[in-house]
Amino acid sequence: MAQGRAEGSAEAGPAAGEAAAAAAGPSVAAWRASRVGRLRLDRPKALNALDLPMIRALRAALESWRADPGVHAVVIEGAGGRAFCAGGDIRAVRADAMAGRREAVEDFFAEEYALNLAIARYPVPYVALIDGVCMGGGIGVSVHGAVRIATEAALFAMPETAIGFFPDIGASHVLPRLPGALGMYLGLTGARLSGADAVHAGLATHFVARERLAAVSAALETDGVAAIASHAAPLPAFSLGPHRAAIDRCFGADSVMEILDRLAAEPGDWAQQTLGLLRAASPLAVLWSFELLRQGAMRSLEDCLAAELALTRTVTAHAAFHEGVRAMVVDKDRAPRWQPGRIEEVDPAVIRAMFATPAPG
Ligand code: QUE
Repeated sequence: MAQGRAEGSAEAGPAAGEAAAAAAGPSVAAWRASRVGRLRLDRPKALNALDLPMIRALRAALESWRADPGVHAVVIEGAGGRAFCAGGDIRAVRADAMAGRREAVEDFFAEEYALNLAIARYPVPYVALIDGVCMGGGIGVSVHGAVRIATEAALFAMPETAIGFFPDIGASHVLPRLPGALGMYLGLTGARLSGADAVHAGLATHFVARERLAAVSAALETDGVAAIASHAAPLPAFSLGPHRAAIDRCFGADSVMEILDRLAAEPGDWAQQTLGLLRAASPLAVLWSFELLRQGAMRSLEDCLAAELALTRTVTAHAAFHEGVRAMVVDKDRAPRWQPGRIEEVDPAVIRAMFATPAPG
């Protein structure tokens, strides 16, 4: 159980006294409601971004319910109405990396990825209610679960190439398994998906109107996962539908250079906007993410997470990561100065060297 949060009997949330008592503990509320274990990411000012105490609290709650035959499902949501979870506490990771606290960096990613794997292997349905921003680490605490309910206010993305990082949290397993080359497109460009689009892409499983989410949440406690279907809203069309063929044509290429060439040859605004996203991202990050996603297509989730953890060791020590997080998260000037500045200028040997040693077991 999460520290500072005793098991509550409240139906709609932890008892008021518990919430106050937990102010100094991890920003996660965990409580039992009927036959459901409930988790709420409770750090709304940081858009519920995951820090290490939150990751540990989530893991502890899941482990405490794992062997409890009274827990028939786990439901996770975000507090505050704006975000499910904006990602990991990448600002702290950058500070640790730049100060040479390698162990702190290692602990963060090792425990985050272990949580992702525990969710994927969870013995009862793990249900994420995604209403608002769901990026990076937020996808990691939802996509591996059996049920991902998205509302019209949901916004999904894997934006890591913009900060000189790479699609982690098991994304190197998940993205290559999306239809066609959609995963490579999402992982390299950081393109955003609406809740409905996330269902079409396979990141979410159900589309529910935001105004019905509280009713779904209550029904999960009384009727279980089977209750979701009766609350589903009609699914709007896939906004990427008109671009699906071009996505597969361009992002199915064998190299980043070939992706760029094919986008440049593609008619219409979408291809030029997509080229713009790739050109704004860290050139190194686009290249190392391409290689990771390509290798992930052939690996198990466990091996993908191990390969990602190995890659965090080189990437978090890299100037591209320090600069990307500075520009997008710390200073928020959104004007990263990448070195080298263009994909064409990256020495392929640098990328090859990063993947030369196999991920340690
Ligand atoms: C790209 C990213 C992330 C990002 C911004 C980007 C990311 C991430 C955060 C984030 C958001 C809110 C926080 C926080 C970090 O922002 O992965 O600490 O409070 O976690 O452009 O990949």
